[in-house]
Amino acid sequence: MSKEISLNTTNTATYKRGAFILFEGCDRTGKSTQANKLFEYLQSTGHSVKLWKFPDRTTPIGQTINAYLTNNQELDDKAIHLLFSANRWESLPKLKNLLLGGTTLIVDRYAYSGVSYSVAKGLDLDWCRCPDIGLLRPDIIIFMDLSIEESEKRGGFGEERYEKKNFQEKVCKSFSQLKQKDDDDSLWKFLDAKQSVERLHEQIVKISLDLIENCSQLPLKEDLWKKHLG
Ligand code: DGP
Repeated sequence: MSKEISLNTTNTATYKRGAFILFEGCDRTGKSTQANKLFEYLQSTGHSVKLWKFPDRTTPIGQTINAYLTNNQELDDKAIHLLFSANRWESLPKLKNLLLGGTTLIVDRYAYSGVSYSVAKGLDLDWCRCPDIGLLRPDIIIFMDLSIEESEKRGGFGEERYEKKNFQEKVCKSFSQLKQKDDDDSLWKFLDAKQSVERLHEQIVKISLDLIENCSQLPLKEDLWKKHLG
């Protein structure tokens, strides 16, 4: 894999890493639309970029998750929580290599969804965070903020397990609980997802270009939620 090389002020070669841009939010808030648009924009302007979606339903673990989400398989709440987490861990080596090789990653859902959906079922937040501790930490979380009423207007929820109004309300609450506990305000970027697709896209492009520039010299952060360990 080719690495982007630049010279710093002392003329020694340094490697530029890619940025880890995460999209989070409840169902039907426009995450995938914006993630795709950002991917297309960055690719068309010559950036090395990759779009990654969790859960990754292509792996054997992902196929079990898919069977669960489509109501074809029942699983204990804690067991499925651990499988979602395992699905992220199995991608870690690939994601890490891409970032270190200078590729920016646009990730659609991650451990924050993992915790929020399980907390919405009644599981304990600190327990839910444990299996994801030590994963890569994103450089930014673009949170698509939309009321459940607005997301419902977007054609209603579908057939999958979690696509129900009262459950989505709980997921929204869990996300804010998680953000409050995270005590890292600079990480979260809440965007009003009621705005037009194009206005949101413009804001996201600006945020992303600044981030790509600013984090290129920083080390990768393989310490997700480590500081919350007691
Ligand atoms: P999506 O393909 O982004 O619509 O995600 C499918 C569904 O799975 C959606 O309702 C959100 C849920 N989901 C995504 N990641 C996780 C996770 O890590 N844990 C749980 N419990 N649910 C998740």
